[in-house]
Amino acid sequence: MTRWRAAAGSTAGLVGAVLALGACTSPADPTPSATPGAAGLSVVPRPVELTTRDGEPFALDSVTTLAADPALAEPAAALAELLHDDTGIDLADGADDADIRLTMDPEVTGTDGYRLHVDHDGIEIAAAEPGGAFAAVQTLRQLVPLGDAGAAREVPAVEVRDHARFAYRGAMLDVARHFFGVEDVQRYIDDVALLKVNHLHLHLTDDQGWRIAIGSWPRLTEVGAANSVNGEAGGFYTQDDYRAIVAHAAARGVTIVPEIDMPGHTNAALTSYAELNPDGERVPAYSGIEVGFSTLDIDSEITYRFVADVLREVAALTPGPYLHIGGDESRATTEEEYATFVTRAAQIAAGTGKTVVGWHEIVDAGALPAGTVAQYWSYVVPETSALADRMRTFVDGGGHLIMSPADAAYLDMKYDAETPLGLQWARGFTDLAEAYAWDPAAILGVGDDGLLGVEAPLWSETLLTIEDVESMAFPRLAAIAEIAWTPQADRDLDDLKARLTVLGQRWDAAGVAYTKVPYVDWG
Ligand code: TNX
Repeated sequence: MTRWRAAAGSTAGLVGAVLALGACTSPADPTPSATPGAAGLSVVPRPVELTTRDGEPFALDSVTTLAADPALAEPAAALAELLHDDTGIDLADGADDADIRLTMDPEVTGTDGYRLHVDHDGIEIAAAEPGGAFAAVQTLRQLVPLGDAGAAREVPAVEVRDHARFAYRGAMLDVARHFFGVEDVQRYIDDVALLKVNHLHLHLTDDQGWRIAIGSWPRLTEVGAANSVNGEAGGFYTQDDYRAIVAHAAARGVTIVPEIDMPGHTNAALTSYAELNPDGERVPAYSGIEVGFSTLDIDSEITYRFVADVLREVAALTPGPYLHIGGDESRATTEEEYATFVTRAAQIAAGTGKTVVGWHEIVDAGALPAGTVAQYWSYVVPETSALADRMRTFVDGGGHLIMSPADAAYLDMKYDAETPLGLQWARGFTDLAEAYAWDPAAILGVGDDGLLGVEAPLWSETLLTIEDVESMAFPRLAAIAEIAWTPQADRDLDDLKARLTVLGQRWDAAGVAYTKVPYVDWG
């Protein structure tokens, strides 16, 4: 028996097999005997529709076979790899009559929509796009009971019809204040992908460190990568390292969004190259956690050559559509300087063919390239009504927003007074209830059409290890991911808590260092 691998199969035969399956099992009306959370079925984020069916479960075991439409080879490979990691079971390469089949079905609708059907005879995942099939893979994983490695599992008979509220479901990791190596980032990608988070934003540069090798400006990492907050060890990604992260993410349906933060947050660049400074002198490395003091030289043409070189190389390494140019907390520039810089940097970024993303301050810069995305990081109740007005004007002009309200979605805020790590500047502590109790559309009164999605940033001033990262992210990222996926009307905190009881067992099995907040029953 060969372990399943993505191979160009016979589509015609596969489709025939699936139609046959449809003919014998397609349910006129599955018994609506349960809803998500009931009967031990526990999926996070909560699916739009999950119905348990009468009938025997599917027995997943060492002879289970897998086949996929060639267009869904990547999600199928992800399923084989993840099920192996979860259960120790290797799916065998199936032919047209495989037990688990991934099929393309253009009639499956909705953002990252999928249909998942499980009965005694097999499992069928149908999607119109790979994104839907990747999402289905994560749902299926959460339906497979935990057990001993290699032991058979009974997957309950269900019918799931599901799709996302938002196309962009994001997490951000700050690898600049403290550096996290390739394996740590890959582990975080695995962690977030389980929750159908499909974008990982990497904050690659800041005052304390520059973390991505740039061939045309080598001192950025030869010099600018050595440092971290508190002078702790630095580090950086070679371009091959970055490609390895991108590939690992892509294999799980996750798009990497690289950020080069400018014109502020640039001390690491300014310490690497004398010519980026107005007086031609390198500045010292910075190990504190203040923000807003550094800036590129807005009036120097060398600055824009630097910006163009860096963005060109980062864009070339990045298959995803987005390029994030930062733009936050630029307090060492005048408004006019800021507008001059951001307008030019955004044009340069757009010239790489990417969609430009920036922190929400960029909406003040004036004309931005069509399609530019602003990342809102004020509060659930906006800091000022003037800011809210400017954000709405940006959306009225065709811009889109990623919502990251700092008092709810910033995973580096402490849960409560007992939390050993993290900060508390964003209106104090953020417990699970606060992380969950907001509607992205309600913050600015912008409808879902004006929102690209939701992202949970994790800044790393106080975080040194991947366990530190996980302890801040989980369980709160489960709440944010559900905000990004599940219809607002279907969300309920008590229901989420009940499902976290089960998810916590999965995190335990996978060795995820989540925080056992006292208001969830962790079993
Ligand atoms: C604000 S929010 C920042 C970061 C800090 C973070 C700490 C934003 C766009 N910038 O520079 O790391 O607060 O929570």
